[in-house]
Amino acid sequence: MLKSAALDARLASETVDVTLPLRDAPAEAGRIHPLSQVWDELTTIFADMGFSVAEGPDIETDDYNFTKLNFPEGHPAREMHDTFFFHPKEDGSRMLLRTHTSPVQVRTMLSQKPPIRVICPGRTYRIDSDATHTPQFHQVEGLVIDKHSHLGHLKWILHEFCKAFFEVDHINMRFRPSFFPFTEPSLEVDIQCRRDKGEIRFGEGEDWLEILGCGMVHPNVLRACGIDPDEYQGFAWGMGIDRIAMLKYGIADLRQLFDSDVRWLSHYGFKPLEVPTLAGGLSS
Ligand code: 2NM
Repeated sequence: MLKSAALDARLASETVDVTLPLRDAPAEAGRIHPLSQVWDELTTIFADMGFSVAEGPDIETDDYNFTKLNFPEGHPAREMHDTFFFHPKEDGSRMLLRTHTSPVQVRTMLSQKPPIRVICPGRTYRIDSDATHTPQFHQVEGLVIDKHSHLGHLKWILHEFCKAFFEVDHINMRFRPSFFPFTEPSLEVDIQCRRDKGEIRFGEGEDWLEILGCGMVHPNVLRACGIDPDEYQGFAWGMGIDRIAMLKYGIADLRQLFDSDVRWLSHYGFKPLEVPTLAGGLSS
């Protein structure tokens, strides 16, 4: 340890110019994948609003992926998701690759007492493969449970999120009635955009683009997760990370995200030191 006189001498003689720019990462340092970048942007925005991040296993039980989320046994709602199932176990139960990140929210409700404010980003899986669907994709879902949480709060959160994420001061949103087994009422949300010569801009124009689904958590889901629906209520939403990454960064084909082409990554990727922050502008 330095004696205080020696420390004073060092403090007097050494200077650090904190106004100098960061040294750039070396060219060979690699790139942050756009999905990782968007994942970090999302968690930064929601963390700033007071949300925690929850994660869970990719391999789930039928109970957590479907039953507790109010998908009745043998109900056609289960076929809304084309599910990868494992072979049934001796007792007849079968594990599966989660089709959404909602089972993480089920686990959160079962293990924590309200008030709850979490987001659940993660990998999800459905049997689906074409230009706009890959069998493995990414979702972020949010959940808020408290005594008086209502759709007004949900609309505010989603509006603030969209402005922050698309880095615009104004954006119109449209809420349309929809159906999900786990929410009642359920809504689909569109954002205002302008489509122009293959380019898309947000927060201006006359067009609409669907970006997420949401609703008030169904009382059957609250009950199945040990929360009394006469005391608590809440809302949830879900959106595709791959899809909003493509929209924001102008990626034409979903499959490019999974090609691992280093030339593509050096064009669309982000520099390792450019960590998204709200103060610094998320993606600049
Ligand atoms: C969506 C749309 C609407 C959702 C519901 C829940 C839970 F666990 F609370 F019931 N988690 N996520 C939800 C609601 C997800 O995705 C389009």
